Amino acid sequence: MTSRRSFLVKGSLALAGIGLAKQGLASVGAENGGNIPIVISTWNHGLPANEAAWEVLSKGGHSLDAVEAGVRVPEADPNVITVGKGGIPDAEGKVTLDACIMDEKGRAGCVTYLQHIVHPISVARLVMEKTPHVMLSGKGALKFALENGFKKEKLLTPKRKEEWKKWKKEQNKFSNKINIENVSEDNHDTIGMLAIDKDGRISGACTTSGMGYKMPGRVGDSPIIGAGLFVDGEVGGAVATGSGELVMKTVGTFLVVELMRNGMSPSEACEEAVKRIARKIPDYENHQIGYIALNKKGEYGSFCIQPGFNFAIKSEVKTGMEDAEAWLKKL
Ligand code: SD4
Repeated sequence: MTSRRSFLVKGSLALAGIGLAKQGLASVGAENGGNIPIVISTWNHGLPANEAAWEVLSKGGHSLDAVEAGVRVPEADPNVITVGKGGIPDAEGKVTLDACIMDEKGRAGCVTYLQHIVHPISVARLVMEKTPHVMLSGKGALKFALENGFKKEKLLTPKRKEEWKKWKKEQNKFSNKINIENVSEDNHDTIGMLAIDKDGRISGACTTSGMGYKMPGRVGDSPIIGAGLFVDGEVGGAVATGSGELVMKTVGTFLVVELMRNGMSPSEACEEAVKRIARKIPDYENHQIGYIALNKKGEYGSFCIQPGFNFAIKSEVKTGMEDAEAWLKKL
């Protein structure tokens, strides 16, 4: 039986799927921003992260330094439960981290399945700057980090260890929790950040411990260029949060940036990328995905599947949070 909702999804997706139309068929959201410098980042923990990034931007620094400094804040905060230290472990009780960084010149660095290091974003930056490669993973990434002066630390906090033991005993099964990021004060998730500095240079960073109690070895979208993060200095950038599998299958942030290249505003592009997921992935309604995007002019936008995704903005004219529009509410 076709429900009214799925009928509406199909109808509007048929319209939205016509292609990379110049002036997109997606609804035209109000344009925001247009001020440079500017930094935007995912979820409530974006607020303190933006402040650290702003320290760099307000002094005329490079956006690459700004995004690295910004996301290091939740990485070091043990109360942010899925970034860096204090992150929820995998099903075997190991905290494994994914991160990537990209600048306006198209340079990129990534680490996946990195253990014992509090700041995977800084290791990702070194991969970008010091190696001929883009991505280092697991033991190789750890070896590289240690050789470059990073110190081994315990990332699993006593609190997270207790919770993991309880989960193992009672559940022992991965379950996807929508909007776990903002359930309580100390409950956040992946941070994705985009910044443009006073000279118009755009950079992005994305860092996470991934889905809580994931299968050992699982890597999500966050360290993958074009999935969790994509930046094109001539166009703009985008970052993703939520169930990484859906983002990877649709090469989400690359899609958002390409849609902006073809004339869409940041909010239209984010909406179209969410609709692509809705069209291609049958059980998408059981997941959350949030995109935020920033174009070269400093205009920003967002869109998500479920209500509940928000993001933080900082510029000379604005400091605060905004809620993203949700596809399931719009239907
Ligand atoms: C992942 N995208 O590992 C990450 C998780 C996330 O908000 O962003 N949650 O799939």
